[in-house]
Amino acid sequence: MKDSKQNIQSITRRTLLAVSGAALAAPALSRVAFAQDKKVIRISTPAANEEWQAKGLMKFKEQVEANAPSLEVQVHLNATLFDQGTEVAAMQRNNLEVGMISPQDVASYIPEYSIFTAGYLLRDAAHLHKVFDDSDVATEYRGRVSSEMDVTILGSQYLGTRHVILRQAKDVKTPEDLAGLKLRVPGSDTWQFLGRALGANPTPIAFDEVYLALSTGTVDGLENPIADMLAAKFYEVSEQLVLTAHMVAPLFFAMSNSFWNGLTDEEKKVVSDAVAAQATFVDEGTMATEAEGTSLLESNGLKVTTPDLEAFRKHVQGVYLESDYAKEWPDGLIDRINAL
Ligand code: KDO
Repeated sequence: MKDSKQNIQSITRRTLLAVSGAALAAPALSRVAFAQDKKVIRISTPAANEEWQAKGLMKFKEQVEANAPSLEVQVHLNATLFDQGTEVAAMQRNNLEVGMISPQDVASYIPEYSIFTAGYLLRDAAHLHKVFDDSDVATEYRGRVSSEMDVTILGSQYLGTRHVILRQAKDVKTPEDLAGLKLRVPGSDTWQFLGRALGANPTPIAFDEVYLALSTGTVDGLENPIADMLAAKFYEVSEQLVLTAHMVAPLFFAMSNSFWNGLTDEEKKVVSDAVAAQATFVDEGTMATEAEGTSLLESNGLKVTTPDLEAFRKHVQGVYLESDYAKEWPDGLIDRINAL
């Protein structure tokens, strides 16, 4: 057994070698460390690869990584990272930086904001941006989302105008003609309510499981924007599109407050500019697809019909106004929205 002095010397030598070894590798380590030091923006969405929303997020990734070397963007489509409707909770727990969320997700946390999930509320994409981007209504909305949900809405975009899609053709003029049909809607309560307001039996199924549910007959139909039914190929497993135009649907690019607050001013500018650019890209692409959408669907064998729109609008708006939801709506808010 060497005496303690020698032991100490050998330990010291070993330690020195270890440290110098690390020192020699330092440049490599620091390069690796720097790469790991990048702030990573994980984005989760249920969107299918071919959706304008998905193409917009790839554009966001390119623009951010080209202008902010300190940032890395990871786009997770088809709800592969987080299930549809769980993105807000994931952001609150810092397991996710960005979720593409909806007014229905917001209403799950701020019940009186169910007003923003009503059918036939928004007139068109321009009205959508007034309501959610540039008005006092928008400022209040984003303020409450940030303070009560701990996420920041960085931008809104046009997901499309939602219509009813039927697995099997049926003559549909009024909501009564949808009675008894199992209509797939997304999971949250306000989506279920929309399905009922349209006259159908709402069936909650996540977006990435809809194609299978239609092909197996688990549901009789769904409601979705034209661009997304093309992107997700729902026309392959359905026969008819009924142009109810019951909802101009927004999508919000939402970031966790903790991640947003951790960005430098320069990083915030790069991110904000890229959010705005991708939103414009998505709006324009979605509207272009909708302009030719019905002929595209007809060329894919779909029957496209127009119902009695006034009958649908009157019925759906009446159901919302008489609902328990409406009792919680802030006084005058619906008039402020309509006035924008
Ligand atoms: C859907 O599941 O029908 C829906 O359109 C709901 C939207 O709020 C949004 O979640 C959307 O799916 C996904 O982004 C996929 O397009």
